[in-house]
Amino acid sequence: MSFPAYPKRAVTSLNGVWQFTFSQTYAWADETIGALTYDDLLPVPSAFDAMPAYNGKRGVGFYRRTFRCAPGRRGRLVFNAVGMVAKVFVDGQKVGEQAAAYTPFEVEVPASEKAEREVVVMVGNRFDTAIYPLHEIFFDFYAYGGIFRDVEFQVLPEQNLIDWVGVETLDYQTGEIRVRVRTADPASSCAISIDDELPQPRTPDERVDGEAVFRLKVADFTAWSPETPELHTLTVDTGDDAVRVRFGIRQVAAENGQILLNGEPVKLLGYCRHEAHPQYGPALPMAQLVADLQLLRDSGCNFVRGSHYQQDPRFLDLCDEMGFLVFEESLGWGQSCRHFTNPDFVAAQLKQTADMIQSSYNHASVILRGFLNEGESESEEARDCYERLIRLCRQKDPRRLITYASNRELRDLFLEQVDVVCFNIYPGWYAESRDDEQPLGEITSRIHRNLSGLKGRGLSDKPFIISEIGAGAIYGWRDPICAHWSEEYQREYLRIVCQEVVDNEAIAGVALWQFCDCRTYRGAGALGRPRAFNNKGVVDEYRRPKLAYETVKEIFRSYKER
Ligand code: ADA
Repeated sequence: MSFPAYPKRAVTSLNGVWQFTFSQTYAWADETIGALTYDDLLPVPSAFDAMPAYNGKRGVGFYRRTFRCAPGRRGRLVFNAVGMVAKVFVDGQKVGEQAAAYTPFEVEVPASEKAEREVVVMVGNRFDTAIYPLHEIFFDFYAYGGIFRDVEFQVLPEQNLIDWVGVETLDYQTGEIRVRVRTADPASSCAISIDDELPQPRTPDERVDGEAVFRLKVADFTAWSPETPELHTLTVDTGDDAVRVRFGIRQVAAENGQILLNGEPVKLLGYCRHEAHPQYGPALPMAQLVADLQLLRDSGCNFVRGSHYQQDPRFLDLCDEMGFLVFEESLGWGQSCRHFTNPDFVAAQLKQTADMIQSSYNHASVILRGFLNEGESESEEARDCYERLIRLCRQKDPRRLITYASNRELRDLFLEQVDVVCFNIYPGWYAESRDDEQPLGEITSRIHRNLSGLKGRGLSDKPFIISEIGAGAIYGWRDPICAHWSEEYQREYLRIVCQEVVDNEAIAGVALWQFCDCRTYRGAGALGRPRAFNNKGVVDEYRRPKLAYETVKEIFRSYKER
């Protein structure tokens, strides 16, 4: 699996072929799984409703397999993502549940005298906010069901278990780092090694909130950046348990309207990316993750916004290795005050955001954290939820920049509280004018209007990122009059956007909407979404480039060469 690694635990990957059965009528509350007959096989990871036999179906899927564990030893099942909702049973007993489709989670497996254990994962993909408050039917991307990402089983040590290790850079010039270790006994010493050094016994420099904190220096390093994505490993060993994490030495800051990476201004040029493919849904094979990043690299990008949920930890590992800067956000899309005043929604939102922070803490690539894409942030009733999320991010991870993608522009109430202002805007696509020769003209004027509005509000010291902007184009649809939905219109649209972004010093970056076409609403919801896809990808769902691909690439690359 992806980092972290557990060198002293017996770890078994549970990826592979599992038994499977599916029901469209099974009630989510029903936990009588003993009577099930498994009549099919499915791979893990997979989205069952992206597989031909269950395409587009909603209901409950059951995945079953066995695994081995030394008798008398307790263990832990680690799931990197199960959506939309999951219940996990071991030897017929429920041991955990999850209602956050893209967030890694763990369940404890109690010891047993049996060496062969059975796991059943019950997976629901019906919309029901009473069960799953985070995902609504109105989101503009398809909600799949399945065990989307890697699964493993770890036999746990009897004592001195290490729960979590977090590394952060204190000084990118000297290589000073701070290491946070969560164990049962934060006062005890442990051995720490960086890269290939011999492990050194260390006593904690501090204890903070039940964590042991160590200050160390990396002796030999080059600061991590897109040009030099140098990574290091750090192993913490308590004698009984060991955890190895990977990190880079880098610092990020927001100053005078610019994003600084290791003290140098960096303009973020890239795309929003859904983790999606028509054949796999969100359960992308490694080859596709690499292919996506190769295409992004080829187009001169240094930036990816993981819209609108956490991307696969393997993808973040690749971003660390290939030198991409990432805006990571927790699942959210267009929520309104009825959500922000619902305590169940707020609690689920805070929890998934806290879990996201913990799971991606060591990724050098992640520089921006966000939540609640396009929430109703011009309303006073949203204040409590937004402020709690901002506080949570600051408290849990003060060394990254905090933002959220807003489509309320200058009506947004909370821009003062974040580090970076992010606007999603679609001038010239969802156009103001019905004059069919005018829409492209709206692009720069809307950007300039926003910039001067931010200045008027005293916010020009905050970096401004266009976190979405784009136009739909149906792959292969050419049109001499350059109408909406043609590849030509998208190309001309993105030419204007990208040129403005690279030429305008007041713009700190752009995440074009979007990298690839992705499946979205069915039924009448798809009336504005031909083919039931969001077609604003610069490559289609099979990653075939549209005309705009080369245009964006030319402009981004020429900026890089400046
Ligand atoms: C919004 C939203 C995206 C997508 C986009 C569009 O900005 O954040 O997910 O729906 O609009 O294509 O209209």
